[in-house]
Amino acid sequence: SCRCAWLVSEIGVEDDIVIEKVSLHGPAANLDEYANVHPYRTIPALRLPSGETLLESGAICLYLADIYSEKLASQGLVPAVSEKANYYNWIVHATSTVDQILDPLYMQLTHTPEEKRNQELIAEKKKKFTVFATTLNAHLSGREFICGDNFTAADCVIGYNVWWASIINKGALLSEYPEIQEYKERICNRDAWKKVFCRAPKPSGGSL
Ligand SMILES: N[C@@H](CCC(=O)N[C@@H](CS)C(=O)NCC(=O)O)C(=O)O
Repeated sequence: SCRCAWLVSEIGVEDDIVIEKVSLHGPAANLDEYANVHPYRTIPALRLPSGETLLESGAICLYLADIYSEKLASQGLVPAVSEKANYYNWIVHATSTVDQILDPLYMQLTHTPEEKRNQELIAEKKKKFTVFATTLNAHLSGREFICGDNFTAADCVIGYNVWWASIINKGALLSEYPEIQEYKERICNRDAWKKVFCRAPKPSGGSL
C-alpha cells in the first residue's frame, strides 16, 4: 500500500528514506530478489540500517511516527493525548479488519469478469463494509481527521482504505456516507497525498 510513502511525504523525510519500487506482476516482476526482503512477497517493507525489516504497513507507519515524533509534533501532526485510543484503534483496525474487507471486494469488483464473480463473497464483504463505513461516517461527524483537528499517521492508514474504497465501482460503496466523502476530499487535497498517489494509480499489483 502507499500508506507508508504517504506518511514519509507528510513528515518530509523523503531524503532520509529510499523508496524502491517493486513490480509484483508482469514481465518486470522481480519477486525472487524481493523475497529476500519480504518473505511473503507483499508490499510494503521497511529495511532499517541495522538490517532489521518491518513487514506490515501499520507497523511501519507507527514506527515512522514514533522515530519522527518530534518533527511531526512541530508540524501539529500528532494525536492529542485524549485521541490516542482512536489513533491506535483505527490504525490496527484498518490493517487487521478493513483490508480484509476491501481486498476481496476490489479483486472481485474490478479484476474479475462479471460471470466469474463470487456473489456470496461479495455480499458477505459488502455487509461488513457497511459496518465499517457506518462506524467511520459517525466517527468523522464534527471531526476533520481521525484524531480530531490534527492530521496524524492514522489518516495515512485509514485514509488509504477510504481512497481504495472510492476507486471501486466509481465510488458507489461510499455514496451513502457524506462524512467519509468529505474526509476523502480533505485528504486527497493534501500536497503529500498528491505527490505519492499521482504516481501510484492502483492499490494492488503496483509498487512501493
Ligand atoms: N498486511 C500487509 C498486507 C500487504 C499486502 O497484501 N500488500 C499488497 C499490495 S497493497 C500486496 O503486496 N499484494 C500482493 C500482490 O498483489 O501480489 C500490510 O498491511 O502491509
